[in-house]
Amino acid sequence: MNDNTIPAGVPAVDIDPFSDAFLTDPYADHERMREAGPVIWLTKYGIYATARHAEVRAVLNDHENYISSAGVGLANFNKEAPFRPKSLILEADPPSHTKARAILARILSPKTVMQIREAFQQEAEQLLDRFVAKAAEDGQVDGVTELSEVYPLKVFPDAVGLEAEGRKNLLLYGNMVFNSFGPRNELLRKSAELVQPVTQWIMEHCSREHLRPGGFGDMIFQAADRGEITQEEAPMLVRSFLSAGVDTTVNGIGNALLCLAQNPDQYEKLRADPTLARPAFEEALRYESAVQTFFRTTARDVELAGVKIAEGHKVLTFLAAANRDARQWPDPDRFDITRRPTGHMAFGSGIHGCVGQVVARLEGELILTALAKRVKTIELAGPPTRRLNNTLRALSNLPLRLVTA
Ligand code: OVM
Repeated sequence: MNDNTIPAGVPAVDIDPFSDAFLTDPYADHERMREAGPVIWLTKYGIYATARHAEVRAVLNDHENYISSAGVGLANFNKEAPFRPKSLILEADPPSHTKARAILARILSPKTVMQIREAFQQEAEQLLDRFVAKAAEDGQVDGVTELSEVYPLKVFPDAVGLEAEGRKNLLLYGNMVFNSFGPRNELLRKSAELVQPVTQWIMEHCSREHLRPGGFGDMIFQAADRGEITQEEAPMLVRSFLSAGVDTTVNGIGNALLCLAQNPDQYEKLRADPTLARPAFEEALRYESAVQTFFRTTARDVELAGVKIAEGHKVLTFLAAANRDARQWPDPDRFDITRRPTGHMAFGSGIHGCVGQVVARLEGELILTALAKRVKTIELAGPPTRRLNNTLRALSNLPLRLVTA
């Protein structure tokens, strides 16, 4: 609520994109915002926003005009203190961003993915064996607590080099981090309260002593040894792995399972041809984007789709709304795994585009492949329940009934 004067000529919309109602089902409001104009003014917070694909992409690909160092949430770090010490990559601009990005990009490269693929695949297959056995025994199984939360919490921290004990802390931490990009509402207050007892654990586990030699975390310290970053910066980059590497893929996979359970014709296509696992995961990212929104801040007076925006304003980009913009996608509200949704915004775009996307895609592909090979049909055994989060489209439970092949 930093400004209650509506800028002349900008469509004003009274939607609160961080309310429980919006977060429970954002899609009708996404359409209202797209239709209101290419750039809109959200009166509730006094901010600019865009819900259309062309403008979301334009903002994310213009890092000189739309900066990240003032925070990628609602809070403007030039006016208020960050909720936690700033991320060296997410909440940074070139040239400091470039340095951090290069290190993480090297660690999370396609070459690395080739090296971890075997272990990630074995884990996916073993987990799906257990998942299917449990479903057969109990008549139903939970796609979130027994699959989408279990897999990323096993494979990614293994690759980072984190001990097995206490990993559930990463879910509490991720929930808080992604809430912190929104307003200081009840969701943020509650998640900050829940995370308090584990914040110290998180920070301790960013230190070299806690990270297995040769893992992703240790590789960051090796970069510090080579002088690419300081020894003090290394734990902060490990923190980025722990912040962004779990809750995102947990919900990417959870949302994909929900999409498939709700679209039996699409699941049948995947089952008939498991090589569709990768495009199916991609389509699920478009259709139910795990990360729904990010902000930028204008670095100078800019013009977006003919709208003049003065320096220092927050601009909210609706990644998930861009991903269902009929200006970009034919039949956008249809979940279609044979679509090739290249150019979707679920990983962002531009210099801040998800640096871990090769790992995220690997996890999604391997889980959906293992599922397709074992399960003939997948359907809801009850209503899914949501975990509302200011940024994430997240599930808390997903009761499923499986018929095994
Ligand atoms: C970070 C970070 C945290 C949350 C998300 C993210 C999507 C990065 O700490 O660098 O990227």
